[in-house]
Amino acid sequence: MSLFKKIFSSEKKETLDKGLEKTKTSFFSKLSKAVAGKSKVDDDVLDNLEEVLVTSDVGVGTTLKIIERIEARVSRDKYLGTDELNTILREEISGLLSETNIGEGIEFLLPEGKKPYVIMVVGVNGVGKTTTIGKLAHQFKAQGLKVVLGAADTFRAAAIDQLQVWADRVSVPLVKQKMGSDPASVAYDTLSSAVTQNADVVLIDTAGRLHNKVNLMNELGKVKRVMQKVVPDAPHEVLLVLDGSTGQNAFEQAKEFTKATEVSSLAVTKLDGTAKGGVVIGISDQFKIPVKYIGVGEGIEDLQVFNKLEFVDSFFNLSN
Ligand SMILES: Nc1nc2c(ncn2[C@@H]2O[C@H](COP(=O)(O)OP(=O)(O)OP(=O)(O)O)[C@@H](O)[C@H]2O)c(=O)[nH]1
Ligand SMILES: [Mg+2]
Repeated sequence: MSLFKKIFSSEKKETLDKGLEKTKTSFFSKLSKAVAGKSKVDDDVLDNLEEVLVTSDVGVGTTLKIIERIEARVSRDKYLGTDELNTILREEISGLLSETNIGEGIEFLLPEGKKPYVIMVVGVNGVGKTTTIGKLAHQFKAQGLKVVLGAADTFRAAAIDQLQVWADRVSVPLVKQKMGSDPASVAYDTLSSAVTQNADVVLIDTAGRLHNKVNLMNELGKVKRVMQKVVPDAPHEVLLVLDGSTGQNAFEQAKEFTKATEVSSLAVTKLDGTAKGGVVIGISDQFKIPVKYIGVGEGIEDLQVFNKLEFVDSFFNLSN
């Protein structure tokens, strides 16, 4: 590993550890209450553990799978001490998430051979779409890629201004029209401009604040169809942004969106400042769609490529 990569990965780890602080504090205080006065992992401890996981937003389905794995281990090993519970949880959750090979990313990479690579960013209002676009633009630009942004959230003037602020900060071009214009038309212009400029990647912001779900889905469908007039296989990726601090609500949104439209990847934001970071474990287990990015702060560097093993390690590492 090069020195640069080492420095980078230790910084990444620090940011992740810090971002998960609240989740960890809350989780481990519940966990220590759950095992208070017990030296052996027995049925009572498992019941309490189940409650700890569910109240930490891991989700019922995933919690049950974790408990089953630990039960199997108890019956195999005969005796498990509660002092080992932290290690056991880390191993079993890693084991569970390793059953699929999604969530193993390390770097901000884009598949080759698709130029421009078009990412359409969707999600309900306030989840962090625009911020995530800004952070992604920064990462791609840092790799020397040519990035173009498209302000297809035309629902509010402030939405366009906010994306402009990010475009200026990252120094990438933004294609926009005035508030209230047709989002599909903005997307069309953005792709045309990207093709003309020979851009590598296009990030399209969309509105989450439409009057109802049917309208929203119709609009997203239209944006997609119109983009295909310029780049026939666009969008190459539909990135659904979820606000991790809403816990189970993020789960529900993921279910709703994936039912209504094709979503190819997920970003879970605002993991800093919340005790509900366990939701990422549940989402990566329950959805076949990979969690590709996590947001761990408001700053430009505070977006990480999600790596499930790094995540679980940070979660269960008590020394920081
Ligand atoms: N702490 C923290 N805040 C975040 C993160 N991501 C986004 N935010 C904040 O969340 C708020 C909403 O983010 P936006 O990017 O505007 O969300 P949006 O989905 O574009 O919202 P609309 O355009 O209103 O639909 C902003 O104040 C962001 O700074 C994160 O990872 N951590
Ligand atoms: Mg926005």
